[in-house]
Amino acid sequence: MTAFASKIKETALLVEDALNAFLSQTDGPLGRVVNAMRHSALDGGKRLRPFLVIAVADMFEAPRVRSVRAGCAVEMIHCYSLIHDDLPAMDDSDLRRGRPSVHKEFDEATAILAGDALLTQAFEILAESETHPSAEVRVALALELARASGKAGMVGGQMIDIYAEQKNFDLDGIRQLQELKTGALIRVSTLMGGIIAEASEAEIAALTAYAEDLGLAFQIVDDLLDAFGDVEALGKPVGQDADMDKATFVKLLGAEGARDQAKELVESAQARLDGFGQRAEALKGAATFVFERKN
Ligand code: GRG
Repeated sequence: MTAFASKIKETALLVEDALNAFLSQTDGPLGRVVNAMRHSALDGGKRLRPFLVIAVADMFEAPRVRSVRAGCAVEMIHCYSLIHDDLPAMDDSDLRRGRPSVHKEFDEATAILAGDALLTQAFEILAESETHPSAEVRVALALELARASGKAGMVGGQMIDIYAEQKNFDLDGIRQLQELKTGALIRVSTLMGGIIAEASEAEIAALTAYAEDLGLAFQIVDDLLDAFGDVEALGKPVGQDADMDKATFVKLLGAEGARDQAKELVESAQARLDGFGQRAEALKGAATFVFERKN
């Protein structure tokens, strides 16, 4: 295992322990929605977004208990988006992280509610004093996560994406859509790490520039995996973009062009962190990981 692989695994285990505690099982109808939330949030996933929160906070030696909690909040938003994205009304996917998607394992009503409950619990976690002793910091975390997740972020990107299936987006259009749909959560993950650690404005600007390059690289690799990836390794269907004749980076740049662009973005992301010296090794490793990932 590479040094980066063991680092992301170590933080993923911390996040999974915390998620397990946040989503403790109960009986009765409430137990059903909790089980659906657990189906989505436990057992699987790279945990890239919480990794970014934790790795940034670690650079400033902020207490792990705070960054793990904030990381769980971002991961819950991510999981909610995947549950809702898999629903028949959206991508209609039966498979997620190598297992039945939530509406397949449970039913559509339960999947909608499990997504809603993950979304709301994310903000509950951020509002709790264990996340940070300063109420001002907690409000800043909630504000940024709300902005990144809502209509000016992920939800807005998803709405545009649904229409991109019909429209012929150019490269700039695709970039703008992806900055919202996928980029916003990646960007806010590093931002939240910086907020928790009370990093300076200049430090946060460098981290944000890194995350913006990383988010775009992540999406380009996602398009490449959808076009050329392996269902088993990915744990979700492939070829969906081409089936829907969707405008993607691969369609507009070609496979080689898309790969070159992703590599350039990863290198640019890493260069943004040069001012942090050795402290940024984990984040630089995350950029390489995003480029090389197979799922
Ligand atoms: C339904 C509000 C709403 C939003 C959906 C993010 C999203 C918006 C949909 C997911 C569809 C998708 C496959 C987007 C491409 C990028 C992406 C978010 C991939 C999945 O993220 P990973 O690879 O997943 O980090 P794991 O399983 O590792 O957590």
